[in-house]
Amino acid sequence: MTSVVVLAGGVGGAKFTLGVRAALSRRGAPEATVVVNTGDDLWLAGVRLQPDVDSILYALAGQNDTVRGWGRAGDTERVNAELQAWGAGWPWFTLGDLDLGTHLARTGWLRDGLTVTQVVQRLSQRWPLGVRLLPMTDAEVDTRVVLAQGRMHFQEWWTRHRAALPPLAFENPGIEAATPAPGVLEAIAGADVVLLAPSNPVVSIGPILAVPGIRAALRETPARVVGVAGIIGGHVVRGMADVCLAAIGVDTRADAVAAHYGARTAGGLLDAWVLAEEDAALAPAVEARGIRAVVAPLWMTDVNASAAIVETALSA
Ligand code: FO1
Repeated sequence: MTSVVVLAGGVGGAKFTLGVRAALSRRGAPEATVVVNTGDDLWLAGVRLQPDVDSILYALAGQNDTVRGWGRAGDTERVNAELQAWGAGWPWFTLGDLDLGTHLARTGWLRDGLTVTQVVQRLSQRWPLGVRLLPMTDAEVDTRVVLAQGRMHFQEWWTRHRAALPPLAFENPGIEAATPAPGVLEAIAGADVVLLAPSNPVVSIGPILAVPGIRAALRETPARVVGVAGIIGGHVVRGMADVCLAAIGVDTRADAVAAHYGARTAGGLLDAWVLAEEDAALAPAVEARGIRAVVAPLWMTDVNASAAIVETALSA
């Protein structure tokens, strides 16, 4: 039996989580706990969106749009057209009809007084997900991008500007006062293995680690902490993580991201780091930092490929 906690962001986190579920079910292990980034969350047109929670939820439920990478499969945009006609929401941001059903349900529950954790729990009950989803925190700590011309919400920078405006920094206002969602610290303390998904290290994993108490829990857990590189051959696998990494002074290289997380033996987080076959030459640099380097195929082409990566990480 292996008790597993995963720290994850959106699309990469969703693909990885599918692999975690498959690998653990083959082992007959208990369901994993996935701690999800909520820095991408936002209020738009009166509803609360949680893009990373929904990406993982929809993927586990088999309801995700695999072509676009976000939203529901087979969704339509009738309500979105009405919102645009009213000048509500953002003209560059599409809210699908089925997806809006999720946002309305979530917003209603939040207005009824449920916590974010309770809302995520309710959203998790409709389909058999096979993993437990926890938000990183119940607090609203939406990511803002600091630009030369001011600050903007991460979603505007990401979807409207496609990360083309040079970021100076990323902030999560209020995160210093946030606490981990109920169950997060307990799950980390009681795990055998904690996996850092190959999600964006800056705007997906970064906000999770910035919630006070989570970094310390990772440093203190008896679990092995294993990260999986989201960079293959010097290129990000998806998204625009290279722009985010550059903003915090980290090169787009698997060994540089491992160094950014750091070795547990040297005040950082990692016991081991799984990097791609294409980056095998970087393994000695990772090991030199006191992090065990494991080389494996890292393309998450399907759920079996993702499960094989998870197996490698679990036995690292
Ligand atoms: N990404 C886009 O590129 N364009 C969109 O119009 C868009 C809408 C959208 C609606 C709901 C949702 O949960 C996610 C949505 N995304 C959209 C994806 C999202 O902006 C980002 O890819 C993630 O936040 C980054 O992980």
